[in-house]
Amino acid sequence: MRCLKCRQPAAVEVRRHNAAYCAPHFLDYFQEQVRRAIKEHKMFAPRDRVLAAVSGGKDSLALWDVLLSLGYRASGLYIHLGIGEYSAQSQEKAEAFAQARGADLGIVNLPEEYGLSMGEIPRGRGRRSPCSACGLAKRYLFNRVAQERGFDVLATGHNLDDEAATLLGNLLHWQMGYLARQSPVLEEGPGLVKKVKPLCRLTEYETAAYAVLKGIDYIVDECPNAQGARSLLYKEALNLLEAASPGAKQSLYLGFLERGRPLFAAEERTALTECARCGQPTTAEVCAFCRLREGHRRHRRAVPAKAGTESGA
Ligand code: Q46
Ligand code: ZN
Ligand code: ZN
Repeated sequence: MRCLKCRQPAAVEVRRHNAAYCAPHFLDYFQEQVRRAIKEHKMFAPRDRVLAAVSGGKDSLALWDVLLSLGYRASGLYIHLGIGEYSAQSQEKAEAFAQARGADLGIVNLPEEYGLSMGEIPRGRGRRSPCSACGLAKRYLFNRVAQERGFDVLATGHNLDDEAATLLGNLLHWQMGYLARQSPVLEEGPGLVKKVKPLCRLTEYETAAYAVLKGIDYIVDECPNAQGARSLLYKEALNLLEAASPGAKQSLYLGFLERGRPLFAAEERTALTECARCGQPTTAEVCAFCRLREGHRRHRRAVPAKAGTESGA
């Protein structure tokens, strides 16, 4: 295999484009795909302050790296989720990345600052799964911090595999509201900072290749809560399709953005108001994050009380 640009031995194959690149030309290709996503979807301008949501994994660190390499004013935000060793290690990776580049990294400690720990979310009927609670907490905190610290836009490391898997899940269950809002750019209204996904044209494999070629030290282990997640099943199904038909993921996702999504535009959105407790935007009187905290507090109070009753009986 030879590089499409210089005919030197190739380091990375991009089958869906029928191409392969040597290391320097792959990095050029990667940056070009990001530049194109930012421009095509009008994500942000060079003067904008961008907050990158950083988890310590390859996607978010590759995102932050490419934004800095392209000269954007990008800070990072890491949320310590309270998931044991995984959280400790991923925070170290994020901090080491920021320090090596002299980049600005904010940290929110969810257990210490909000009394919520994603390693201890109670399971059971009628309760949110740990990943649902975690996704909610992350969306809430990234938005709140971006807003409070005056950022113009919040960037996440979702790649083409993530977006295609989410789309497949939304299509399988005909989630009309989610389909209407699935986009690499979301500007949802007052109190909600614009959200963008600059890696949406790049696959997970390409993001990993970029991280390795740039010498980014990221956390390789998956979060222990990820096991059995539906999204992994959808990714596997899409990988099978991609292997048999290179370009399938891109065709599904980019085709949806161009031709499918406009068909869902009429889906109604519930109006937003301010949460009575924290002031963040919500569709209810009290936002889902405040309700999650309240439920967690109740659970904590109830569990020791119950244990005490049982041992005293
Ligand atoms: S961090 Fe959180 Fe993920 Fe872990 S608990 Fe689930 S959502 S899997 S990206
Ligand atoms: Zn080359
Ligand atoms: Zn609230």
